[in-house]
Amino acid sequence: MRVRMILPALTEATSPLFRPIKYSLFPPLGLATLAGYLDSADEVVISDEHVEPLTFHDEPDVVVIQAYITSARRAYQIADGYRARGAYVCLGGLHVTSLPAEAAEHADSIFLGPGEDTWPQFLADYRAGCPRPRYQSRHRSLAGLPPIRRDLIKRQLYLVPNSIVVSRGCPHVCDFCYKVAFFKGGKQFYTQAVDDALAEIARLPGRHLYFLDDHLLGNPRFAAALFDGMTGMGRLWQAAGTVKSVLEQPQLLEQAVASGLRSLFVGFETVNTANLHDQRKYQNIGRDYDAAIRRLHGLGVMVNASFVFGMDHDGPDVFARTADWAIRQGVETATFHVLTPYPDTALHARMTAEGRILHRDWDLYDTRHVVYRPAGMDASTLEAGYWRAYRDFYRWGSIWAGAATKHTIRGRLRHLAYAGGWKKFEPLWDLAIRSRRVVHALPLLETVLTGFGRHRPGPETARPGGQSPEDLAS
Ligand code: B12
Ligand code: SF4
Repeated sequence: MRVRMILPALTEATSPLFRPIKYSLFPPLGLATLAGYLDSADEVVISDEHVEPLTFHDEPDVVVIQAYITSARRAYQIADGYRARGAYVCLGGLHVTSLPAEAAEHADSIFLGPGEDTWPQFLADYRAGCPRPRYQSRHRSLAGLPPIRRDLIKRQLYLVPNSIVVSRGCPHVCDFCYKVAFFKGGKQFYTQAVDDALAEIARLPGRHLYFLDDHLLGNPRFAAALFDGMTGMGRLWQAAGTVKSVLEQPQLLEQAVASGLRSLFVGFETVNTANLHDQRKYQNIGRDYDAAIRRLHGLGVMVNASFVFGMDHDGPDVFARTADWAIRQGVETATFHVLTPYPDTALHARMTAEGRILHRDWDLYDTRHVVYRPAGMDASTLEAGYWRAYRDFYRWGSIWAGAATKHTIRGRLRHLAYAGGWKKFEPLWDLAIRSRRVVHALPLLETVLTGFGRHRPGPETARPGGQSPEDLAS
């Protein structure tokens, strides 16, 4: 059987003029996972449109397309083209799960939810000549996964080829998140066996890993055993976790750092507590955000703080308040989003009931455009404020100010290199992307993550008014 697997991209990622580095970060892990279920006799190709133009001269038997909301239109276009040429088209992924009826018009089979149970079932049905039009995932488990087909990934096209997920979902239920919609009909949070996760890590070449798990610390027992197993492997890694897990898991963070954690993506989401109640982001309510950052910096872990603008209690002052707070805290990188009601989420249901959804142009559901009527300001103020927050946070003056909160020269340099590296050298990233050798920049990322070769957990935040002995020695 000939199988073509495609991760379509949104238009911006395919621009001939300028391509942001974020689209060349991670390989298509979901598709490589599904490819693992194919037989050795099957011919399979994975194409990621984020990193190379797609060509359509092939004649596959089965085409597998993964659709995110922002790439749904492109996914349907590709699907229609292949169906017209007689291929059997399978559509799956987050957007398909949110809107199955829409996707079904463009596919022979659609797949709802994670694919680890439905995909092997489809393969058996297809080979037996009786594939079904719709597969709904119900049996959620990561036990006995076949090895991910990383050999099908063109590693040189990605800055972070070693992305990995050792769990699925998250124990929380925030109203704006894709998670509840995607995992409905079965377990919402589950992990691999620790030994399987460690075996997958051991298979990855090099040093650097990026865990794409929604919440790597979501199951503390699993996480503790994982970090224990990773200690001594010489890895250097980045991941995502919650404010709560940073503050309330004694020793877990220390274990993570001992096993190589150097930067954590944290969903702070909003500086207005009332918003947290509205969005059922209970795990953030009443938590001391400043203390969470101090704890991370104290262990030498850089912070990628994530924020969402446009919740109902946000007024026009929210942008400056948020960016200023993050700069004052010495946050290294920040990711801002315009609130986006993804279909089939609780947020989307609420906005629909209130008649606030402006349109269903999925291309614009990219967390940069306003697609609903905000409560505390008009849509143009929200969009302008979102862009201003990015500009304010990443201007050199702010990067210097953030770096100045660090306690050591090395800490300051690391802050400058990391924050500046992502946002101030976009033309250089663009060149690296064009040379098709982005992976050559990975040693640079590793050097910055280690703080230029030496990582010494310790107080990274300056005490008011003083230099430390370490500072003078650096
Ligand atoms: C890595 C990532 C990216 C990468 C690219 C994707 C990649 N290379 O895989 C980059 C950085 C480029 C990216 C960009 C964006 N992303 Co993104 N990204 C992710 C992230 C963190 C992890 C995805 C992943 O690898 N998961 C692990 C693998 C194993 O799971 P999987 O890919 O979902 O695959 C499984 C199933 O989906 C299913 N499946 C998928 N396809 C198919 C097909 C068939 C036939 C079958 C049977 C099964 C199946 O089976 C797989 C195995 O279980 C997710 C968060 C998340 N947890 O999903 C957000 C996420 C997918 N991103 C999101 C968004 C919004 C974006 C951006 C718009 C952000 C922005 N403002 O720039 C852009 C544009 C995306 C686009 N291309 O249109 C949203 C999508 C919301 C939605 N409803 O679609 C998510 C869910 C984040 C969030 N919490 O909101 N992203
Ligand atoms: S904590 Fe993060 S991943 Fe989990 S439900 Fe909330 S937004 Fe989604």
